Amino acid sequence: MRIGQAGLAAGLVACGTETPPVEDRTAREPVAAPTSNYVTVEVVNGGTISGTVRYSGVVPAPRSFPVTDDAETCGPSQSIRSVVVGSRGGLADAVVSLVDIRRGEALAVPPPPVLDQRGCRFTPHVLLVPAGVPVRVLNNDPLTHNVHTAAFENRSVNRSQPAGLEVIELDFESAEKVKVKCDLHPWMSAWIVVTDHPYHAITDGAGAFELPNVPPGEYTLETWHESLGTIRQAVTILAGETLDLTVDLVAGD
Ligand SMILES: [Cu+2]
Repeated sequence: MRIGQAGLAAGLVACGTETPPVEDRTAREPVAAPTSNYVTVEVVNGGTISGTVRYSGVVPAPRSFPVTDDAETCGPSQSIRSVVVGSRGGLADAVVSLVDIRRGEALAVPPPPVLDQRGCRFTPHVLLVPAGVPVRVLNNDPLTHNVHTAAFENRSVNRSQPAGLEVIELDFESAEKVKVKCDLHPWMSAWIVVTDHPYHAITDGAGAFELPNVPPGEYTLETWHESLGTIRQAVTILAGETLDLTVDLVAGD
């Protein structure tokens, strides 16, 4: 893979102390993973990383899965794209993060993260979840699905979820990327990206991302895609400025 980059900066930081904002429906503490060494500080005049992840290689053809059972809900077949490219080569569902940041703003507690099953697909395909915040897995299909996670730093789960069954809650205490599958429908997959700091973003359908309010300094920016892999690059953030980046993933590199 190759990295394209434009726009840089440098500067240094101001810090303080602060309490994470909270509207934790689960009343669980802490928000950050117990294993995390990330320190929450007040970020003054932080910088922003803004940009686009692009894929310029040959886009793999969709993989077609025949549906033998449950065709009434799932359709006669399911077509799955492993690489989703939008306008101007923008790559969707890549995760961009600062992997070595140790101090920064609090990891805000979002509304309860939801992984839905509808039309025999997981939605969204990639979900960012702060460590310590449970994921609510829904089944909005009139059939049985199966929630099977492949975790390494967290507890894996393998549970059947019949239609109408109550929500399954998945708990993650450590940061990692966890693949989720349904064993009953082999085309169904999703990724839960468990985070221990707020500097993560998922690219949208045009490949765009933004990481705001970064304490000025030097970091390693990681771009990950489930089938294209991971690349890293050094970035320098200046106080109050925006670093514009284009990250190019090239097949075969
Ligand atoms: Cu299923």
